[in-house]
Amino acid sequence: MTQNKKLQAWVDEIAALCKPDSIHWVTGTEEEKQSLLDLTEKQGMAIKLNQEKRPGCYLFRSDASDVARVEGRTFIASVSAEDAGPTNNWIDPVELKKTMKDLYEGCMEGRTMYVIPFSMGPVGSPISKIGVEITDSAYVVVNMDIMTRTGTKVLEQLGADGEFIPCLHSVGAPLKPGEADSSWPCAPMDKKYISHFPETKEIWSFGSGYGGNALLGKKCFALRIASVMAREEGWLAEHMLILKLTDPKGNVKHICGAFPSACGKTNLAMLVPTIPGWKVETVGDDIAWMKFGADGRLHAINPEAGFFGVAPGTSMESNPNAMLSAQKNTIFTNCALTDDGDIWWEDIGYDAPSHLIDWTGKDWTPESGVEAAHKNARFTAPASQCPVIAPDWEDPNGVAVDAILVGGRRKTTIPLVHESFDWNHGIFMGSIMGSEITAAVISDKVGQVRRDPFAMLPFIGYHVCDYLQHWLDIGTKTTADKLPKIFYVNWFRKSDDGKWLWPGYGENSRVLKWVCERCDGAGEAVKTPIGYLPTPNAIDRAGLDGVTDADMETLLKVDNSEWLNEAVSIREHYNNYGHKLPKELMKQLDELEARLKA
Ligand code: GTP
Ligand code: SPV
Ligand code: MN
Repeated sequence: MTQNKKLQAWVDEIAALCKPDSIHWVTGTEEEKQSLLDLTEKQGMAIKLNQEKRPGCYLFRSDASDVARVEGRTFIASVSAEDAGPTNNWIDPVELKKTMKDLYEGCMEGRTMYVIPFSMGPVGSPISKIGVEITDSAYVVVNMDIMTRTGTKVLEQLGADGEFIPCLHSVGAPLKPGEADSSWPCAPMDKKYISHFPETKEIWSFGSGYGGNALLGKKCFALRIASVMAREEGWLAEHMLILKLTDPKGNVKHICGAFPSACGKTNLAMLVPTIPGWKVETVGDDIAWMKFGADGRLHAINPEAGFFGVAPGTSMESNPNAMLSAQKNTIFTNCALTDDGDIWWEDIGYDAPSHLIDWTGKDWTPESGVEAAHKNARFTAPASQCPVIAPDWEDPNGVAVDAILVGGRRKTTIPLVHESFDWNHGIFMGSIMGSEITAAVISDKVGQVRRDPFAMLPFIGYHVCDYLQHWLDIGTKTTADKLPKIFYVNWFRKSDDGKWLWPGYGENSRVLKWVCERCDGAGEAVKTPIGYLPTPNAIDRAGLDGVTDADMETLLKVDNSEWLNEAVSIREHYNNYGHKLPKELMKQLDELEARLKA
């Protein structure tokens, strides 16, 4: 089925191991996708939604145990444990492969094995990379078809001797002859493995069908394995949105943003500015690959082709462009179903009807007292359907990055926005990022604050200290004026009575405006121990209701005693990273502390 001998040999090897009933090479045509959706519908895995309201849309409900990424079952199996570092789960690769081979043995019995050639980045672009996912899940195929460029055109690009990343996936639920399938087959938690072999650049995933565990082009390839390649080759693979911002005079800026899972990337990427004359267009909403261009600047591409967006909270009010992206040809997972075949979720912008089928398949009424959609319910929508997709979002050269935002969910301490003194200070900011853990991961610690450097904690394919050193090194590869400016933002500050102090969403454009001004050497700022902060009137509040001067003061306050406590906690965090922590970062921390005490 392919001219590529290495690929054919791998497919043969996996078929012999997993013993599927049949093999299907994915061609990536519309007809093929439709027939797979028809099949999942016939098998009772998918529900075809009301085709007048949601043409080409389907709803899937996962098993109640398989609703998000499983960080506790995600492994970086480098040859040496030291190379995986203190933040990753490590298992010796020989041992892990043995364990997993036993699990893979016969795991596709009674099922079809799909071979999905896919390209991260536009097919044929010099910065794109090819992967091939083998999976026994039709759900994965139809999602990969939206999230990446798939099929015959990729095989052609691969040719006889092109390189690809092998990505093996099984839901881990073989079927005996005549055995009825479950509507969401998966394996129990202790049999789930999301494994990465950084030296041989292989991905082996077993037992989960959900999101980042199963759509292997996304977190497994484009972040964990790509971060290893990026370090080797001198570029960056990051958990970042990419947006294009145009001011009323037509000046364009490109901004990347690293926020942890479910902390606002999709929302910021397609934001509708509330300040007149400003325009945002989307380049990417989750992942950025950044490389130096001939101009000595960092250029970013979005390696994906779709959005795997958080559904709850998405509404025509909060994120109309996401709602419009998901109007057709979209796969919904773990959303609630209305009696007329539409979807519903919490904070969709209108009240729930009197009856729904909830994400677990049970009858639901507003009196049920439980959420109708899972908190990590998602929509998978083609990026091309986004009304504000940037015309050059598929430019193989990427977009030149002017600013990088870092930030997470912090109720206290961290101001609305502050700017780093320079690149290294910006890397320090990225390294200390803290955020509340969200429902995007299965964890008993949801809501607790954890440090999540550059929103990459679960996605760095190697030692976190080497990762931070790599960021520092990138800063030495060009002149300071060509590097993006780095800003730390926090949309999630709360008042003492638990209310959001900042309205967020479209109003975040007011902060982006200041960011642009700062990039142009303008914008009023005051130097504080933690960085440059906007002066009280530097953030444009014209037409903004509900944010008082007092709120603004809190949002832009640097409380030295709170920050001294923060510094203690950062030191603890750094100590957990061990002796490989870049000296520059410890120096940054010492200097911060000294400035706070001065
Ligand atoms: P992943 O896809 O998991 O990587 O998430 P993400 O970073 O793209 O997050 P997303 O934009 O989907 O937002 C997640 C949740 O945060 C949603 O429920 C949003 O409604 C909410 N959110 C996004 N932006 C803001 C904001 O500016 N303020 C507030 N208060 N909530 C926000
Ligand atoms: C995230 O958790 O950051 C996501 C969703 O974008 S998943 O694809 O499941 O990783
Ligand atoms: Mn993400």
